[in-house]
Amino acid sequence: MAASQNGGVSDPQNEAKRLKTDGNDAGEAGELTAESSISGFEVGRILRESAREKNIFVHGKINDQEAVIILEKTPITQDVLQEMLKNSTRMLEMRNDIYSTYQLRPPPHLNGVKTTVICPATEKHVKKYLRQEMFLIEETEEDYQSITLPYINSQSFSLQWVYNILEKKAEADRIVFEDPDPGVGFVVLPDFKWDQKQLDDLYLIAIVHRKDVKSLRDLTCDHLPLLRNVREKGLDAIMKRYSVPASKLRVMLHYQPSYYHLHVHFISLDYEAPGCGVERAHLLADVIQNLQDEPEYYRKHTLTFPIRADDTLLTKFREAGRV
Ligand code: GTA
Repeated sequence: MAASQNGGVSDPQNEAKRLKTDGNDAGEAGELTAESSISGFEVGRILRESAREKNIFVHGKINDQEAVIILEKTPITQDVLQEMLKNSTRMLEMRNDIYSTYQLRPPPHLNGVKTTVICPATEKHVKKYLRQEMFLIEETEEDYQSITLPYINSQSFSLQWVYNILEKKAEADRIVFEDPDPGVGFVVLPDFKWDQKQLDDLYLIAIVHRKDVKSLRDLTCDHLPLLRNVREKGLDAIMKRYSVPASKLRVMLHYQPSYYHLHVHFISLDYEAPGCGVERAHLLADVIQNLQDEPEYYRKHTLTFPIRADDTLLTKFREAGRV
């Protein structure tokens, strides 16, 4: 797939394959058809909505199963502009001197709404998407061992979707690059937040093959070959596929992540993605540098992270008198 001159991303063959996979909702892993999951969604509670971001997160039910649906209006790109202006029906709203406003109704194929369905959704998913007050936690090495680690071992999001990717049971046709080495290898593919229609909000993830690294906290100098490999080959693969250079990419890890299997986010510098703030993002280049300087940096240092008001981990820190 190549980046088109106008910044769009196109490859009709891959696109067709992708739509087919998406039509089956979750591939191997999913039991729902697109028909039953979307049209059968019973709206419950609005978890969050943003007029500026033009998205809405909704908790509801599909066939009596708990579900979360995320709807997001997609950006208007240069490659569809002419067709949109030419082929939309128009309704004049007002005219005043040199000023006028209209409602355009574009043809359906230019009017997509990116839709993400999570079903069955757990209570943790619902909490994750609910807009809430945030707090900062300063987690020492001891806090991690006595509070955070037992908590994440007892109740983290399932990693099934990660294993499906690594085992090619889902999203196999979306893989952009793979290094199959069991020690330093990884898979790069579009993050499910990116619809791949434009490069402005490019977002890919690299998921490592080894399963014994939960997060940044586990990293030591022994992981430097893995981290350098992800950075070098990941950047190279993105340059080859999308013509986006390293200088236009924010390559980072989250602490805490939502999913405790080591992965790295590759995000367009022009896109202010959720989780890019200093309180949660750690640039991979800085992580490598810190581990070169101090082999146990992430094991030993106090790490700060944001947490939602109703996260049980916050309760655990409060119970331990640490917040
Ligand atoms: N390709 O099945 C998947 C998949 N899943 C389940 C998660 N990811 C996946 N990618 C593929 N296939 O970037 C991606 C996530 C995320 C990464 C995990 O894996 O999109 P993380 O462990 O650091 O967790 O990264 P993180 O960042 O908390 O997860 P996430 O989901 O990005 O949530 C952060 C915030 O982003 C949310 O609170 C919400 O505000 C926002 N957000 C999440 N999903 C969407 C969405 N679909 N549309 C708009 N905003 C969203």
